[in-house]
Amino acid sequence: TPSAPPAPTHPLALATVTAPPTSVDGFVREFLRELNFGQGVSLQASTVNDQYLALARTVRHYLMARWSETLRRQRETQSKGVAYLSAEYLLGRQLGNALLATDLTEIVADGLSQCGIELADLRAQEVEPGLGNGGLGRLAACFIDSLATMSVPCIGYGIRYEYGIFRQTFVEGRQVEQPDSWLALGAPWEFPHPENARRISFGGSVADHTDDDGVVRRRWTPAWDVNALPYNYMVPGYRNGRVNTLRLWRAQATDAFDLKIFNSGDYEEAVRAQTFAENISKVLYPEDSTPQGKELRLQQQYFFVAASIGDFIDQQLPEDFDLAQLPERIIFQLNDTHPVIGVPELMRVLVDEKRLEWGAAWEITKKCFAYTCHTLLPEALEVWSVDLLGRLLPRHLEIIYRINEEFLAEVRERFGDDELRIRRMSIIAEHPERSVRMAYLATVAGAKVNGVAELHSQLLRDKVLPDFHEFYPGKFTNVTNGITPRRFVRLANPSLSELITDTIGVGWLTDLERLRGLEPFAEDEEFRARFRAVKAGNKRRLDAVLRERDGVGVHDDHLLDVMVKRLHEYKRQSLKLLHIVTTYDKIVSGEVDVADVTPRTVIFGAKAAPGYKMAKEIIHLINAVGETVNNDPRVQDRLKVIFPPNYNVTLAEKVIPAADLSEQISLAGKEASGTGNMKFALNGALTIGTDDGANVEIRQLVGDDNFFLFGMLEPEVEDLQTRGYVPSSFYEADADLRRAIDLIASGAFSGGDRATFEPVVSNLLYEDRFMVLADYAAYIEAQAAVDAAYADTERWTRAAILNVARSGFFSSDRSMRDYIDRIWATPPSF
Ligand code: GPU
Repeated sequence: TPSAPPAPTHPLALATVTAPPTSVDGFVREFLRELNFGQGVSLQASTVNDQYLALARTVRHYLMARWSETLRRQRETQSKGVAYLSAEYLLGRQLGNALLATDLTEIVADGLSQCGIELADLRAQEVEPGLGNGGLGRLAACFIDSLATMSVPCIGYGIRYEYGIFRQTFVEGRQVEQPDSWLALGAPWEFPHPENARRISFGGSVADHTDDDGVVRRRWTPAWDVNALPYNYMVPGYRNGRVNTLRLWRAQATDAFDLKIFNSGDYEEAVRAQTFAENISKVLYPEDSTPQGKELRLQQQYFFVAASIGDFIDQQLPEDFDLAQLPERIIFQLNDTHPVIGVPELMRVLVDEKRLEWGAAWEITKKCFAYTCHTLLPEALEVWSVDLLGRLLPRHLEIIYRINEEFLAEVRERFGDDELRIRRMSIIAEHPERSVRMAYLATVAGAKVNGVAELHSQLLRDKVLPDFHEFYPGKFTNVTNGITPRRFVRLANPSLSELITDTIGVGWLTDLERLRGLEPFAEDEEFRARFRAVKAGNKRRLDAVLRERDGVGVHDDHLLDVMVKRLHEYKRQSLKLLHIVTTYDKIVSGEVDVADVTPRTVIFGAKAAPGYKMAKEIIHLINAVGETVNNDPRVQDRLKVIFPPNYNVTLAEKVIPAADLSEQISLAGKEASGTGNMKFALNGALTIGTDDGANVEIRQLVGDDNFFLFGMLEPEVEDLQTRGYVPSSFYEADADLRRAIDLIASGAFSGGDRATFEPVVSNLLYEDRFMVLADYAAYIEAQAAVDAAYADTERWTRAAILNVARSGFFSSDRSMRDYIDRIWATPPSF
């Protein structure tokens, strides 16, 4: 028998992890050590990438002691925490945030400069991990930042995609996608833990089996499996000594695959099998709000959720943990329906592996999950065909059937044999094919169901899940989204942050309602001048970024009008485009004197899902209109349209602080919340927006005078839909609209070719699902009000200041407090 290893005796071995000294010398020593011994280069021979990697690792060292202390205390206290399950985390660059959290920015900048290095150059070297599509993925990143800052125990679980969201390029104005190889130059922020790998099984069959305790149970015999390797990332709280964990899973072939290489002699087949396994975490699906129902996608979902639940139970809980207590220890928050397969997975683990009674397991499961819905679009509600689910996860399908049976029995008990109701509420849809409605499964299993803004939660209750609301009235709640002020104010807008701190002192960054203290300064002329100087500086900074990035600039005397978000018909980029075309038309037709046009630069940023044809046509049209308008001498540079490709978190951090006007113009009732809208308001842009999503709450808070509201309200939209919407009637009735559409149709933006934009034009005229034409007149009128307001500089500045002062509510710290109070019951820990 092997003897026990000796206990440590060396004094250094007895100590816990220690951080390097917080001084310029301490930093430089650590940095050079990383450069020399980590990267294996001298300072003199090092490249910018060497320096960036060494710096990232050095900054990690400063966080390490806090991380290991957080983990140690969590193991000790076992206090209740959140497991955030999300298929997407749109993190943005890490370096700046880590420096901010540790308060090392100045020391590092100083130390690096003494090494002949500019910190800014190293920050620019970082490739952001784009492991998400848009709002949903960025929200997850904001939430884990806030939880760490509020000292709430949280593990974020997700997928380590080898390729994140595609890099967008334009070729002759059309979107062309390039792979995002974000790992190519090194991944200094991640910690692989292959020793915690988990085996995840798929396929096969289920049969009765008599276990060693004499009980007959269902037994799943899978057909194949893959390994899930965890990679940990630090999630530092803002200067509070806490570092939470984000754990992302990577798929790897199991030994079974390797063995094939040996045994079969069929080398090519063996390698093909490996590729098959590794494909599971190869690439982020670039569809946003439109599930594609592809098998690989379901594999991804089950892969990360099964790995995460298994990891939590086996690795995070003490060995003797009583699973009946699980709801007192963890809440699994489902970020939309992507992780909902976790519900039958937890049941499978509890019943099949841990041998709990079904009823006891269901009592636990019902308390361990909560579900956030992020949409209202019916086509965005995920369903999986029973055929596919049964092939890939046969045991899970059985479990879903049983959950549904028992649920429908409860419905019958309450409402009698109301077959229409039963059919409406069944987790299993029968048409057009038998399939599992994942949102219904989440609603039945979740302790709580929440929407992401007041209006959205109300519509969710009344329009999307009314039967469920009637059945479970207490289950539904709202948590309005939020954004982290650390990244989107402090890091993105350092000069505004400095002005705020100068004016109301420190503390606002973790207590954003304190921005209210700025309100009186809206009346202070000197403050307004400083506020304008901040905006002007941000415009110059953006100008420099865009010149370097794309070779285009922004005039600092222009109103900067920004629409950045995914390209989606419901968001109505085409409405913004019609405004541009109308302005252009009025200039070139001589209807208005160009000297009377408020100088504007419109910035678009938008990726289209690669398979979304109409969205790609609209991108092409934006680029074509920009090309024409920007080069027409009659415009005299008073209207500019720029569309930098590859809008991402990094670019958002430069664009948003420079904006004057924020475009939030979705058709009322279609945007669940929006979060870009909050970022703009907090950076002193005024919103032109519909009564949709969180716009409603922004307007209520900042006041009608400081917000340009336009367009139909949700009930009016509903009403027009029922009466029958005929877009061409709006075209016929409005001469300006007719001219704008005719101009596009005439080929004015496509070298005279009428065919190029015919699909966009006829879609607007004959379909227009999102009622662009119906809101056109109101939008043009609201834009005229914008021009008038912008002409009064002092008034505009007052309104911009009040937007900042009154938007503290939109901190994701507040969202997290609401989740804790209404859903999680996870108090701050230490
Ligand atoms: N959202 Br569903 C996404 O970004 N992707 C999705 O697949 C779905 C929703 C967005 C909503 O469109 C947006 O309104 C919301 O602010 C955001 O999620 C976060 O809740």
